[in-house]
Amino acid sequence: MTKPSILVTRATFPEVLDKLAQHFEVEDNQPDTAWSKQDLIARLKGKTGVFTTSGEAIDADVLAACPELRICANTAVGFNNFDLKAMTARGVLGTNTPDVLTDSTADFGFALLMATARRVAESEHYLRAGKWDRWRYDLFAGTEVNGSTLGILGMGRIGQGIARRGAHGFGMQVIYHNRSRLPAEQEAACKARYVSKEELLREADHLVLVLPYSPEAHHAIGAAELAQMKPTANLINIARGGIVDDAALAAALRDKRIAGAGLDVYEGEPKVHPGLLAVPNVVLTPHIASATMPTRLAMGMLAADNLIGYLVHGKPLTPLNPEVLERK
Ligand code: 8YV
Repeated sequence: MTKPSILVTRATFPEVLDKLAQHFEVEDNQPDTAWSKQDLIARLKGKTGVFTTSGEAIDADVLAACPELRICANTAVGFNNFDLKAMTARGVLGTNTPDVLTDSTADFGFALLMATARRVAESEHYLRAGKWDRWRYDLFAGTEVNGSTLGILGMGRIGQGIARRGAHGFGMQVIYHNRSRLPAEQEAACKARYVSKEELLREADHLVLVLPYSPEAHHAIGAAELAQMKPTANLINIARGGIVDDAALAAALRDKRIAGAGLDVYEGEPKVHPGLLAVPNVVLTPHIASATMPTRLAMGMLAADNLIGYLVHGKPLTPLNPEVLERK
């Protein structure tokens, strides 16, 4: 029997490709060449499955041009690169990689929070530039983390991981806002109190964004929201570009309307708003919140298992639109 053909859009672990090759004819992209949408379509034509990262948009045009496609397996928990409605309408399954990245991503959220509050990057640049000549009482004095108020916008698995770290590790008071309130036992496990978005903005000393991107979440934090935050507060975004209005944030940081920001994601990344590059009170990282080798391997393996699970055994592990399965 001929093996189904699949496309792997970006470079990945050889172990992941080996696993896929046991079941599929695999076209890979180990040179990690940047493909245009047309390049992607040209390679995807005739393929049954695709292994994607959040950088490749699977939209109505791609789906229309590739009618043989049955599954798109994202190596990401976020899936705003998928037009899930169009996929469901065409009977194409989408899968993501939840759980395997929760802890390493929550760790990184905390790393960014700490680096921002304690001015780690800014002070290191100062030292490397040879500017450190003597100790001073207020040299790079930052914001307190222990005992402060941690605000979380978006309280899924990663948000709860950050809450647990803050409450149990740093004795922080945790408040959160989410589309829906958590059950009482989950709130108790991370010692988190549900508040309105207004109270969250007003009370947080450190505000961490972990909500999924959707058109409704576009610019959830813009000039009006930044104006409600404490001038001593820090904003951390490990969610998705577009949730924060980066131009408004750059202006708020420049005018010291908030103390600092730690950002891992950007509007239009990998481009970064020039206003953010121009201010010292922001820590900027290149979308690496899930980037530990074990976690990235687990994400790749889960995406591969979703392709094998669906195309070989009819049972994907983490489907996003299970209604496609029910229709079969
Ligand atoms: C991915 C992410 O590594 O999981 C997500 O949603 O943002 C990252 O962990 C990145 O999106 C590449 O797919």
